[in-house]
Amino acid sequence: MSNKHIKQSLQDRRKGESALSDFSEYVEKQQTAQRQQHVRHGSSAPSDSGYSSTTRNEEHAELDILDSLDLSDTTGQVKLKQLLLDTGPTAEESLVQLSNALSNRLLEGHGEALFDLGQEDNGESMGFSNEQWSTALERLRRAAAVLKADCRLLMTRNVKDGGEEEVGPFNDKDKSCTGKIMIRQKPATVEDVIETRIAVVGNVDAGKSTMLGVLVKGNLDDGRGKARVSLFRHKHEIESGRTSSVGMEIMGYDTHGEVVASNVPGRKLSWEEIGNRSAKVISFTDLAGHERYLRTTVFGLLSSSPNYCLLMVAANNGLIGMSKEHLGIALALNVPVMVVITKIDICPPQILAQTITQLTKILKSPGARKIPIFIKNREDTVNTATQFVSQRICPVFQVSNVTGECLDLVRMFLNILPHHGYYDAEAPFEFHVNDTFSVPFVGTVVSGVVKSGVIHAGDQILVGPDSLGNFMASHIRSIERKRIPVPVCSAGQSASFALKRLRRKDVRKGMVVLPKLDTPPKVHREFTAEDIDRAYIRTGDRAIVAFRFVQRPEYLAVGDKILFREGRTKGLGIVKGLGYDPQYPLNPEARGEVNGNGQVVEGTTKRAGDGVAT
Ligand SMILES: Nc1nc2c(ncn2[C@@H]2O[C@H](COP(=O)(O)OP(=O)(O)OP(=O)(O)O)[C@@H](O)[C@H]2O)c(=O)[nH]1
Ligand SMILES: [Mg+2]
Repeated sequence: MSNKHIKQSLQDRRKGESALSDFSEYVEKQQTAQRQQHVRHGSSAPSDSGYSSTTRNEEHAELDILDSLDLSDTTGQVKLKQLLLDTGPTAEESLVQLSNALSNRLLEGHGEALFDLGQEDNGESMGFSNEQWSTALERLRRAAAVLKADCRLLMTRNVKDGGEEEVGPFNDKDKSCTGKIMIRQKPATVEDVIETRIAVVGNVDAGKSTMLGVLVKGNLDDGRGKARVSLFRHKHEIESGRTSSVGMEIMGYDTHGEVVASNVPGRKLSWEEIGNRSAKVISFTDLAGHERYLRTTVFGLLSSSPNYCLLMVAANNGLIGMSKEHLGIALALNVPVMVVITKIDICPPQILAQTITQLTKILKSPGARKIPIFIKNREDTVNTATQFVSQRICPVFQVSNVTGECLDLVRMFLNILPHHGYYDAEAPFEFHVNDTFSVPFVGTVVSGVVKSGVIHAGDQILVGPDSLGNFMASHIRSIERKRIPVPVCSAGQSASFALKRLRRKDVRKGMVVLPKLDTPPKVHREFTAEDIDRAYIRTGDRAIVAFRFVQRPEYLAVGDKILFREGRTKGLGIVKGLGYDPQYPLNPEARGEVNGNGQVVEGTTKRAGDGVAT
């Protein structure tokens, strides 16, 4: 791998682009294979995504798992329509049946379900008149209430006197009343609150901190940095206006799908207030756009295990600077990506058109292979949000943080967004530290994301590895989720732990927390990875490469994604094997050979200079 920056031919670029999308597919296959293994071994893997909506018909491997778990409705041959319209002597009985059917769907969707009222599970229309629609909706509400769930109308068709949700018929032939309804359960405890993590990336000044400020507080921006101030963590950030660290903001929705906000306009609710009042919480990681903080941003992007990535683009600038790098990493992480174009209030129409053309071209390029969907109204929002688990589509919003234009669509979209991500609570506990603190009267606190398993306050744990590859024993003194004390946390949740007997200087981000075991956990200094040479959107050669961590051994597993950087050379890959003996090179004949890009390949052992393993 050479550090020389060679201007790339179109052919090279194409090669890089298709390598990137091959890589995403490869990761997806690996992940699916791993999940299926778990299912085969009989562990009750939770379902991957939110909804069991019948309108979702994209190819989706996770759905196979749902099938194998037999979570489907148990109503048998009874048609939903009968249950919904039953007003006769069996009305109460069939309401119970309806409740049971709903209950299964809620279980599948982490307490949420998207209901197509007026449509059977197989997509067949129920042919509802206005009167029937009202009856059915009323019964659905009652069935939901039994389960401590509320219904929120997202959109309706042909419903007379329908409110703002009415979007009109689908086509000339569409006459019957239908609608999409979000049903959300009140979480039994704070631990059960649905959490969706979104990493926000984009170039400097794209408006990332500003939009988060506006979404969280409900006030508009003045175009001169008013809304972002409360998000800054450092004095120099307030002075320069630039985010330099990894910020965290949370936004809550209640069971009715309303944003949990303060009664006092402009007052930001505490995390505790949001957590206690919400049924669904979106946590945003506010990342820095400046190149100087790229390392921090990449770490933040990888370590926060986002379920989604939000790329922000200023309408008047387009995709510039670091935004393509960010997009490349998001694509490699294999999470759905959404785009928000900001500053449409100050952008001349022809410049906005240029930005849209550029964005479309990049999204459709072989590296990304996304279908951009430009969201303009309620109907687009609802349809796209419910189908967003498909990696193929990329919703694009055009907003202004100053006038507030289209921000309501973003809020609605975030409310509907299905929970995406696969977490195995049955697997052994593993927690990745992405920040450390020293809290007065509490001691050392580490925050991060539970990759798998479950942990309770009071459990014995190991934290490491340190520079020698050793782990330190400790106890979990207490656990907090979104600053609310909880007794337990499990796979997929972010949390912080107060640790007994450890000093802050002993812990660092990048460490893992594991349960106490009889045999010490294995760490590795060398590993092999299948890697794309000088990856994202650039040249793309795939090879098995051996790596060695320069500073210390790390806790790694086969299948982990790695991202490395040394000067201008970057790459990403997936861990294939642990340990490596240079006595037995991977491909001895490749020594000193010239590869397809005209660069000399110096051997098979590469140092992972800036290696970040996820
Ligand atoms: N007119 C207008 N100005 C906006 C809009 N959104 C953000 N701004 C302004 O753009 C500037 C940059 O916004 P930031 O939120 O700091 O951008 P950022 O993406 O967080 O930047 P970094 O943290 O440095 O990466 C601020 O002065 C905002 O007031 C918008 O929709 N319209
Ligand atoms: Mg910022």
